[in-house]
Amino acid sequence: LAIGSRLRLSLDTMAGFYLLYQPQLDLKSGRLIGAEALIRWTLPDIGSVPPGMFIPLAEEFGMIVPIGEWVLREACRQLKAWSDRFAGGWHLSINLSVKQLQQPDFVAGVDRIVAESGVDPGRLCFEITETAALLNLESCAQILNELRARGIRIALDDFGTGYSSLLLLKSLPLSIVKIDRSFTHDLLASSATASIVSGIIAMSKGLGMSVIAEGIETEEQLEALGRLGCEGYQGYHESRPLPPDLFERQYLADD
Ligand code: G
Ligand code: G
Ligand code: NA
Ligand code: MN
Repeated sequence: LAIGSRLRLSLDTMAGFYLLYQPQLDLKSGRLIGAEALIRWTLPDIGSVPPGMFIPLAEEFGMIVPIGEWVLREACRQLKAWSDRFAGGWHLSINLSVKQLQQPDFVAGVDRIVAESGVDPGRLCFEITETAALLNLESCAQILNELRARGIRIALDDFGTGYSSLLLLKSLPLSIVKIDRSFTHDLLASSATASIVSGIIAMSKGLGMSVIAEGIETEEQLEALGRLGCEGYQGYHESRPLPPDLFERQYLADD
């Protein structure tokens, strides 16, 4: 059976789907500032199917909305369980697909899931991409404003790739700008990249937003970002995305 059909058959029970959690840290203090929930899908016969493969399929064939709902429900359930047992002060980030934002009842669905789970919406952050925002800036801004009014933070993901309109920084209620990992990758070898990253950081700060750099794989990249004034980071150097029990043990439990 083709992957698309397997995906459709899995939607009923969401069997084989689970979330991993990648920590986001404050660059100066090393304190946990957030975690990004990342979906995974493993089939008994095939093994794991990369999200870079099944997410685009799900978007194309109208399956991303139920999958996105499951992600939000599962992430909220986990966050509630953690917030009952551990200190707060950090947010849980969830990736949103443009197709989810385009649903007329998206905000109502978020309200329902947040209420059912009992999480504090102030602990949630939604990551959207530039392409999602640019598709329809006005309606996107309106929806994001509604979410922001509930305390949910918005992060602009993969910033610097695609059509990096600066208009987005001005028009959307963003709390966080995420510098795409391609910039992190080129940072040490390219002074042009360093200038661009430095500019993104200055602009974001001037607008009252915080910056998280993605894809930090080495200590040298981390130091360079620190010198440029970057506040937060995420990447394999600190940790790969972790199953919840490991994330809990390494970042939440204090012993
Ligand atoms: O985790 P990984 O780097 O393999 O993810 C690959 C892509 O899948 C990334 O672009 C990431 O944003 C996306 N992705 C991961 N989890 C989710 C999710 O829950 N929802 C959506 N829409 N995209 C996700
Ligand atoms: O598109 P988005 O930024 O949501 O993608 C996040 C993806 O990046 C996750 O699937 C995660 O597995 C991956 N990722 C996280 N840290 C690193 C890293 O340090 N290097 C690389 N190459 N990928 C990373
Ligand atoms: Na993301
Ligand atoms: Mn990203």
